[in-house]
Amino acid sequence: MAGIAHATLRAFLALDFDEDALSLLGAHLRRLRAMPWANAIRWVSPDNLHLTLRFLGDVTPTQAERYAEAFDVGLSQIAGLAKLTLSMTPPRFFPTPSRPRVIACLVEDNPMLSELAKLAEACAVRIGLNREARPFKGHITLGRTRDALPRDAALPRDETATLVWPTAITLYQSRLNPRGAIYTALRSFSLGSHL
Ligand code: 2AM
Repeated sequence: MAGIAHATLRAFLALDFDEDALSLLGAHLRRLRAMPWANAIRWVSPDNLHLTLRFLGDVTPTQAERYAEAFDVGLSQIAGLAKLTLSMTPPRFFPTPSRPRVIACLVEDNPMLSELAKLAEACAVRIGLNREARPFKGHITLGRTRDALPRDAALPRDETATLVWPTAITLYQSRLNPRGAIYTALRSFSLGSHL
């Protein structure tokens, strides 16, 4: 049964958001999908919106389990998680407007978010993954570029940042599918209640 012994799963750790944030993100999605260049983008399903803390890629079930255990221990040592509040921008081309990979709402740097990303990274290294080369930049992807965007593609002008509240952190399995990725929660970590 070598196939089973070598089976891996594609996993990532992400922040989930409350209904208010999801409804704002859903409104952004609807507005963007009406743009003349909308077909050049693979839009994220409203059910799949999240902020990735660490993409693990293909890991064994044992690695996923060890990752979750290590993250849980680390998380219990971070104080004040229930107060985690993030300031989120309207949709932007990311990482650069001239060569966008995604359209995403960016999240302002925040000490607690950095701490979570640092823990997520340390746990990845602990289970034997390579260190992430790119610096962490929190964002919630709304769509990924499929084709080159027309030169005049522009996003609605809007500078207003909004405060949003994450509800939990989830280790997801991602199954790629021609009609969009299917995410399944492997393990959820509570942030406590901010009420
Ligand atoms: P993105 O939203 O910026 O594309 C699941 O695919 C999540 O993991 C996405 O939020 C994605 O970020 C993130 N991710 C980071 N690196 C990735 C990679 N090499 N392949 C796929 N997803 C990646």
